[in-house]
Amino acid sequence: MLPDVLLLPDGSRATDAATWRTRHRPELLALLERHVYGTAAPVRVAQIIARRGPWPIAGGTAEELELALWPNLPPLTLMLARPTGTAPAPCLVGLNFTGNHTLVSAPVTMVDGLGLYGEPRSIPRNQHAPDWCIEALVARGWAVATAFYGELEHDAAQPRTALSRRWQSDGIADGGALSSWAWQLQRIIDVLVADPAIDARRLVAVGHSRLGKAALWAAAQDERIAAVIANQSGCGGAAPARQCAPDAETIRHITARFGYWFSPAYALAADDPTVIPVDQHHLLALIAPRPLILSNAEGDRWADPAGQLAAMLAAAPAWFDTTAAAPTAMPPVGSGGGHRLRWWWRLGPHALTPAEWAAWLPILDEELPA
Ligand code: GTR
Repeated sequence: MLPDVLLLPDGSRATDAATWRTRHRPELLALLERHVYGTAAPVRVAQIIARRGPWPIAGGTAEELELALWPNLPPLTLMLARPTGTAPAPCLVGLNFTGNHTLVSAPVTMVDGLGLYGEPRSIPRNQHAPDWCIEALVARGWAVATAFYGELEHDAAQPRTALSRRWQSDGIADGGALSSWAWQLQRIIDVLVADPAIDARRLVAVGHSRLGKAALWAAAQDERIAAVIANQSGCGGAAPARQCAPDAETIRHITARFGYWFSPAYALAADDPTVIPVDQHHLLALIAPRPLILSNAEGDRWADPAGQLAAMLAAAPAWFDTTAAAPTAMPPVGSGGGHRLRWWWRLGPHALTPAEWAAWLPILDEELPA
């Protein structure tokens, strides 16, 4: 069973949205830092030090912004695709697995770095365009802001470049790679809220798998993010540890392979998740009262779709909104449900595909109207 989301470890219970927001929210953020993700550096607003482009893409343009984020580290290379037109565009914001140049045909920089698929330079231009469908999103009126996740934070136990290791060695923060990815997303938000061509009220964090975990943690911390889409985010994301399916990833699995994503303290819960006072429904509750979209694939048992729905249901009281509801049973595969707490899933394996975007855009139209 998941603990009552409205109850703090000291026994105090939130009975209204104001108490939830002012007292429970900061306390839960601190507990998730302490037991799961570790801390991140304080805010250090991103500085744009170079711009390249814009280059034409279908329905709009793509440009590239170099963001200075940390002294003596290379800048983060942000790609910003946007529709042509005069109205400020809503914007999807997320880190990508393969490099900005793999998502569009425009001549954006092939950056250095290291990720799940190795060095991005080894991946041809445009090869992963269907993962993000950027031109289709732009044609639908969305801007897309994305950066390669392994540019400043190599996804490796022994990174050559890692913002989180810099924080650790300088005694600034103790979080791991997820803290760094979530912090970098917030630095991208800094740039977007200052851009008059972007609708700052409709910034949607989106991420797949480990980057879905990062999107949730960023959105939990940063209320400038208006909604979040976590795709197949699993353990350490939307899937609860206390109520984990037998074929799903556990804290033991994830800390053994990917301990560097988290606070070292997270491994203390490897044998027994109940030794820590928080679980992933607390993370989901920190998105309240904003729209939360959990997306899954039926073949991705490792990410525990059923557990994620249980976590969403357990988080729902934090919305303090009688119209906000998650589906009470798993919707048929290929469909979704809920209001504010939206659930959707499809057939097939762990992946980010055009089917995801096709399902999410109508959900965003409903949940975040212009
Ligand atoms: C897996 C990991 C998952 C998920 C996934 C991914 O190996 O166990 O938690 O993050 O990688 O990011 O694709």
